[in-house]
Amino acid sequence: MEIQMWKEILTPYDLAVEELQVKFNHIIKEYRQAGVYSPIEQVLGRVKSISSIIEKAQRRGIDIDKIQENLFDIAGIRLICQFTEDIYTVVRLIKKRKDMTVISEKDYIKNIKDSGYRSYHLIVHYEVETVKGTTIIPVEIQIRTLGMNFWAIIEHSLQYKYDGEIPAHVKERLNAASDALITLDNEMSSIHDEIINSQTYFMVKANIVSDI
Ligand code: 0O2
Repeated sequence: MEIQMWKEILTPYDLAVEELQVKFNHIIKEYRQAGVYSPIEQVLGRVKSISSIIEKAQRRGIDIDKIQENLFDIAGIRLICQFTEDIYTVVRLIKKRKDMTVISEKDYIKNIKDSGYRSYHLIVHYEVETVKGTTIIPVEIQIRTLGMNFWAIIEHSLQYKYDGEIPAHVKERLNAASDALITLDNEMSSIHDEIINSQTYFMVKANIVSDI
């Protein structure tokens, strides 16, 4: 497929990612302006690279012309939270919205992957307006704690380094690290309320609430 064709296909995905980043960042802003703890800490977004789209389609045996009907993570949003509880708050928040419709969800926190991967995944349908008209774009939203994200980034780069064949002894270490991060997330959850109260107190005391 010509590069120009790819650019045309990916334009609405690009718009969806940009719009959703603005919207989720605005949620953070609204919470902070109100002087209230935000369940979302950070918002990241990306459109999958053309080479990754082709590689995933080939791996799954998807015809290149059928990519849009079969690949749901071309547009991706990642929401980073401080605490595991926040993830479920964010899921409820997304489900209540009128501008996106959840079409599927996977809870890899309750059902941890064999690799040790933890995260909450939602596929949502999101409508965009381009000069060519209205299109509904599937967007994968991954919601994770800082700890889950830390683990996933390291494991992902090791997948690249070892070309998808991470040696057994490294996998063992990754599993141990995943277990340690579960303990850490649980420990942090047990002091959840205290941390939230102190953060709100800090924001009010430092008078930075309205500046964020
Ligand atoms: P990238 O580069 O992050 O976009 P599949 O993608 O075929 O494995 P499915 O059903 O499409 O399966 O999606 P799934 O399993 O819900 O998750 C897809 C995405 O979640 C992956 O996208 C990763 O971003 C992340 N993910 C899932 N499992 C793991 C894992 O074990 N380790 C890490 N680090 N990330 C994981 P891509 O397309 O693989 O990669």
